[in-house]
Amino acid sequence: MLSLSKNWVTFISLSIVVMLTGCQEESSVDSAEESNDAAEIEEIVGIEPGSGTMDIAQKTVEGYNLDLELTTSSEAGMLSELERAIENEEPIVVTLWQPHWIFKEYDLKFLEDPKETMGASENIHTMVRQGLEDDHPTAYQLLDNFNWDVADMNEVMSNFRADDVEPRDAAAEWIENNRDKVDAWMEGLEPVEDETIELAYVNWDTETASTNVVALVLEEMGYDVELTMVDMGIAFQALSDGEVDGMLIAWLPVGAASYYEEYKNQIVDLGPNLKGAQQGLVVPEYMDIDSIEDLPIK
Ligand code: PBE
Repeated sequence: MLSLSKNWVTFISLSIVVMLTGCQEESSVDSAEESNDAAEIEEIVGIEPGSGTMDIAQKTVEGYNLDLELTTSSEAGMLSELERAIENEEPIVVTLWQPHWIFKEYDLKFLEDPKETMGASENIHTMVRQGLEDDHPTAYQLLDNFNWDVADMNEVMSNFRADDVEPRDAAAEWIENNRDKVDAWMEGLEPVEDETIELAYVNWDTETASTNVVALVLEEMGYDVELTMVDMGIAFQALSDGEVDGMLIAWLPVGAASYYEEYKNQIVDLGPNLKGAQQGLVVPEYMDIDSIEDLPIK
């Protein structure tokens, strides 16, 4: 019995090796599956260059030493990439913000941001040109009085995006349903005639929503209102040059901080018109990461 043939010994050893290798392969497949979401990501899908969002997203890539490319796109382009990834259940990281109607359409989550490079709680500020208070006191006061909350802005945005209504019509519908709030902004103000107010805004759904609401209320006070769509940097510059009268686009203290620092001495900041906004890196809920720190680093 001691004489196990050499062949048998070889066979048994080989079997053990095969079994062990099998086990090893299985466990490495398991761990690859566990981490594949984060490991597969090569880019952060961004929005328009020159936006506050891209400024802080770039600071986030640097601050966390992320091994990811920050790609430029537009809000609409970023959203369609997000929707395509969700259809295929693929991993994706985008720059996004709340209020935003897209959170009603899909299960998404903000990645935790312990360094707060994307900002913690943000407020959206109304800013006007110097001299507006003397030139158009009613408009100045109305712009100063305008304020609403995250749910209001989401309602207008959902109206014109998800339901495919013109922004102006969505704004009119919101005003109709929120007459008390709107009346409070207008209370005690003198109506005007033959005066024009020009507002600058950027082609983002949040700003399209607020700017259309304010434009309609200014029209109720008797103003002709011109809306000028420009890039964020141009809007700050035009306001500081007095070429436009006001804008509702600056997310602070973090999002638009670079522009604000550059122009704050030439413009009038009327403070927040909306509190509790948020920017961040956002992923679909099905991804198994929770923090910016779980993304690939250099
Ligand atoms: N956003 C949308 C803009 C403001 C609103 C967050 C992309 C930005 O600050 O860049």
